[in-house]
Amino acid sequence: MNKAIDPAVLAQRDEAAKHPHAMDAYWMPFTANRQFKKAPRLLAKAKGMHFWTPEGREVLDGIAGLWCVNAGHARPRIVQAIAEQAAELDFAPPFNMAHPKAFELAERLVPLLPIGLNKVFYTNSGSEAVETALKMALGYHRARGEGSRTRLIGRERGYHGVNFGGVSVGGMVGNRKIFGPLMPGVDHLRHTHDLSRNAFSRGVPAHGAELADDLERLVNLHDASTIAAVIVEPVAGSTGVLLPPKGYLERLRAICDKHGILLIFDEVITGFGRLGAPFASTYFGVTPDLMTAAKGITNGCVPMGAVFAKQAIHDVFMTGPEHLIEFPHGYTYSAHPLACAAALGTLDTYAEEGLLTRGAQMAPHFETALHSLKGLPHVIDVRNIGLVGGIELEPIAGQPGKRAFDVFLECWERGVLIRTTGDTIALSPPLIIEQSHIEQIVGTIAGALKKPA
Ligand code: PXG
Repeated sequence: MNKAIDPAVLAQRDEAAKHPHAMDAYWMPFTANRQFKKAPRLLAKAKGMHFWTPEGREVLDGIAGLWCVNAGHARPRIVQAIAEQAAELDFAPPFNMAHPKAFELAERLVPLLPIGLNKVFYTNSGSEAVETALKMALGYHRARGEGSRTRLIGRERGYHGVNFGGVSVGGMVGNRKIFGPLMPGVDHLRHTHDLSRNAFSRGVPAHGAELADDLERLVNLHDASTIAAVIVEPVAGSTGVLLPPKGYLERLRAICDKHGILLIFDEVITGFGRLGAPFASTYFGVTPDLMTAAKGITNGCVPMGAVFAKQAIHDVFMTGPEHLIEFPHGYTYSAHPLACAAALGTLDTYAEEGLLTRGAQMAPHFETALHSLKGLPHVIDVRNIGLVGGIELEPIAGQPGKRAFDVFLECWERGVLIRTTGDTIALSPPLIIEQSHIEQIVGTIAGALKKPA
């Protein structure tokens, strides 16, 4: 028998229908909700290098959506792939079952990866990829009979997503402090950001390779036999565009090898052409044992992440009775058919247009334009690599983050979308960017910086 619907519920529904544009219910992620709702910034349409607001105002995308729309917006191959896939096979269970595109995609990804990484595990986001990689590291050592290796090492100012493992190895105080003790058995390397020695470097900074030796300090403190893995972003994005000092990643790799510690590169933003090479590992010539990716894997169109693993790590799990699950981990939407289709369309687009290396061609123009901001009010550093840029501003006393946020708002008004983190402006435009777009982005930032407060 149908139960009568509670009149209060009906009244709530009718009230909501009267206000289709109300903004109360949506609690926005990583957003100053109250500020936003007083002066909303809405995006209604996107194509190529641009967004449009609901009123039809054009906004140049200086950040590839959120470091993800590497091929630009609404690319036909990707749009078509998603539409066709939704009609053909909307979902297939990923546990004990599979669909052909999941395999096809993995086979297509492996040739793009640094040599040695040849196993692909799918997730739905960068955060999930990080959790997956950390679990793989722990499971790997245990399966090898080194179950005492449980400690995970991150780095100050690292960002590895928002789940408990990622926040624990992450090093952003604002993301950590309200969530209690987090995961036990985690420690952190010192960060490598040093304006006193490296301000206004073009490309990787010259000074700081020795900071990798901080891992030796942690080995001396905890003993290598307790350490499972080190996770770092080869180039940190969200925490303000922090580049590895020359030689740093090589040194970290060598210390990990010396002590049997796995090295995980979190390539969620550096993957898929951001630095002008397919991955940061390719760019720097340093191969991790595990690599996380997301964002550009589907051009941001459908959520997807992945962990790429070395054969030897995978093989350690492949023991025991064949009917039993080897790695008790995965998500309902791992290898989702829409995500796999979007990723295949994305890889086609990258290949046809040479986008995974196009950043290298555009990087010199980007570098010159960015560094022209040196000398403008409040600019204390400019840094760049590939198509990633960081412009650090002197904070307003007592109001950290406000200076950069004001520049963000001003650029939005002037038709350019940038991103800020703390008092650093971060740029990561789509890889299809042209010289004129670079000039518009940098010119707009210059105008915003010169505007009297
Ligand atoms: N690792 C890294 C290195 C990232 O940059 C994640 C993990 C988490 O990915 P998901 O898909 O779970 O969000 C990220 C995400 C910014 C910004 O403004 C960057 C990210 C997310 C939101 C904002 O720099 N990167």
